[in-house]
Amino acid sequence: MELLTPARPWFERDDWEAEASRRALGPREVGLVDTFRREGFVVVEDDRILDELDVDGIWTRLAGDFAADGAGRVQDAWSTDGTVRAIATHTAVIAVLRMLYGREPVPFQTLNFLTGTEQRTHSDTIHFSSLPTGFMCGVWMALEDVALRQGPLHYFPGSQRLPEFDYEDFGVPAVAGEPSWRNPNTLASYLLYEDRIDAIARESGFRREELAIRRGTFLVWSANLLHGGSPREDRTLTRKSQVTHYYFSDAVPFTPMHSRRSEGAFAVRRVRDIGTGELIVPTLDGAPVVFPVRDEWTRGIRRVDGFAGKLATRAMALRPELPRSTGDALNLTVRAAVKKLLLR
Ligand SMILES: O=C(O)CCC(=O)C(=O)O
Repeated sequence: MELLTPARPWFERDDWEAEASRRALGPREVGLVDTFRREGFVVVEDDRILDELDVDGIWTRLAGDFAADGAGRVQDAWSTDGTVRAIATHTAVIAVLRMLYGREPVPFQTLNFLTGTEQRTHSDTIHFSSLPTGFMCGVWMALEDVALRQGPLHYFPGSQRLPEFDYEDFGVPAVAGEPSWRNPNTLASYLLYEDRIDAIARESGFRREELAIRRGTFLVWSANLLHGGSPREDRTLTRKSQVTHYYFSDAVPFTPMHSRRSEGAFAVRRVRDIGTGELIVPTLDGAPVVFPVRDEWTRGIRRVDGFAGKLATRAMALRPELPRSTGDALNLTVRAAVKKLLLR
């Protein structure tokens, strides 16, 4: 992999205040950026954000997808539920993310929760990371008023500054076989990771906060913030919420828990933008890339310039496959053109 200018989100720079003025940000926006860079999250209140959305209908429509006691999560309901999709692509949310990261946000996954998750502390960077690093975040939207006894979100302000730990850092065994939760090795390694993160969260000195939050308020967390779901004190109560995960333009998304960074072997994700329904074209800060095969599940990431680069980008706009080489990109482009001709 070649990464000539490893960019980071602009708000991490020491001269971020000068950059904020260059971007003509107003006082409210500068305040959000300041909090986000220090704490790793911001809470945004907007009383009207859920107006005109059939939020209550979500739970009727998804009722059959939760356990009888309301436990569990519904992943990617956006593909069938217009309200879930509208929350993921809400202009007020997108505007905050675009302002914070200075890149185009790409909502790519939704999770709906009827009750508190009680999920152990983790960082999203074990599930979703990007090259360049840091271009991923989560948005947690309260779909009812949430008090602490409902099992709120918890997080450790400032913990986003820790290294982006992955299995190699912890000596956790790489997952052998299919990169999916169907593979028992995936859970076995993940449990070891959770133990290590739990110890780091307890020993690192970061304070633990819980989020009591009003309906329609949302929290943006940066990819590396340690967070999870707190215990439900009152198990009769719901805790209706939606998490949407976002990447940003001009980055290559991958799954660290199924990658071997030291070998340059990345479980590259083919991400669909919830807003457009289209697969995104991954690039390294705008530079075209191809993905040489490393093994059945992982790829390298190689920058390609000039005409070959244009071909690679075109191939990914037309086809779901990741081109392994520029020759492969040419094949994919030709196949897409032939298919189009035959369909006419
Ligand atoms: O909502 C929660 O309780 C935790 C959600 C979470 O940790 C996640 O989606 O990554």
